[in-house]
Amino acid sequence: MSDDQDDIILAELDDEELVQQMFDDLYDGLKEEIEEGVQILLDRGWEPYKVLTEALVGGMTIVGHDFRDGILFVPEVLLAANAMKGGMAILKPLLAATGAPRMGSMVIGTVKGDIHDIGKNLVSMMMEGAGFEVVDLGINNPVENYLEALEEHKPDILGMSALLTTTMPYMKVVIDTMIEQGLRDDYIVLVGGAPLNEEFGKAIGADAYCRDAAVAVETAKEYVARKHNQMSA
Ligand code: B12
Repeated sequence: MSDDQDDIILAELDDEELVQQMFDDLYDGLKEEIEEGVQILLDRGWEPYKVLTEALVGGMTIVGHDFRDGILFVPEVLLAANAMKGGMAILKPLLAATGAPRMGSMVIGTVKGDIHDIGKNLVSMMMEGAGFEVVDLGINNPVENYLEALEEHKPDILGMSALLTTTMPYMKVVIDTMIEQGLRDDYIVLVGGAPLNEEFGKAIGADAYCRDAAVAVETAKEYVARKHNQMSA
């Protein structure tokens, strides 16, 4: 967006200006600047979660709108995503280092046909930060990948992510296969992704739809506590 990147010294900006500049830098896919901005905000005492949501997710929302409106195209969005990942890499250990007690475990992956992973990665990071052990299957997962991972890791939770209206129905394929194999009730199934909603989550037989990573953590805690209570009753 701005042509005068070289003239801007990020550390000299106040918090509000810096966040605005980070929105521009994310938009322009400037990974190093984003990493620097994240570090400056942390050095100023910002909580990692605040940096994540206000600077990074906030910036990505603008990118999302302009992608939707045909102002940005895939190569630019990929650069923005790459810059966001640079910032997330700095935050990840900090979010995970809260020393939270072990809450449970989760297998998570983006469904078949879908390569979006930023939201899923954010959920993984936040879940790890909240004390969950997370096995991340990555992107483009056919039903077999999920089933193998459930068998191998026996997690409390299965999480599925989809960002496309064309791939979200695949979540039902996975849940239906779990039902066929008599596995469905062994796991808490959480689903998420921008095009989903609560109604869709219910319709496909998930336990819950979570609109963002913070809700995912709260919902996971609630369901795991309920599951453990049922088991001990
Ligand atoms: C970045 C991006 C890309 C990048 C992905 C890079 C990457 N590594 O992820 C690239 C450029 C590769 C890309 C490609 C495409 N994209 Co795209 N992309 C986006 C964009 C701009 C942002 C997505 C994002 O990262 N958001 C930020 C994160 C933090 O939010 P989130 O993903 O929603 O995740 C949060 C919640 O949803 C929730 N959540 C997410 N997953 C899960 C899982 C669980 C278990 C839980 C509990 C919660 C949860 O928590 C997360 C954190 O708070 C969106 C626009 C948008 N508004 O969503 C379009 C968007 C999703 N893409 C779109 C399209 C069309 C495509 C392409 C088909 C474009 C093309 N013509 O090639 C391809 C598809 C490729 C494929 N097969 O998957 C459309 C989808 C439209 C539709 N109705 O289906 C969107 C909506 C843009 C638009 N409006 O046109 N894209």
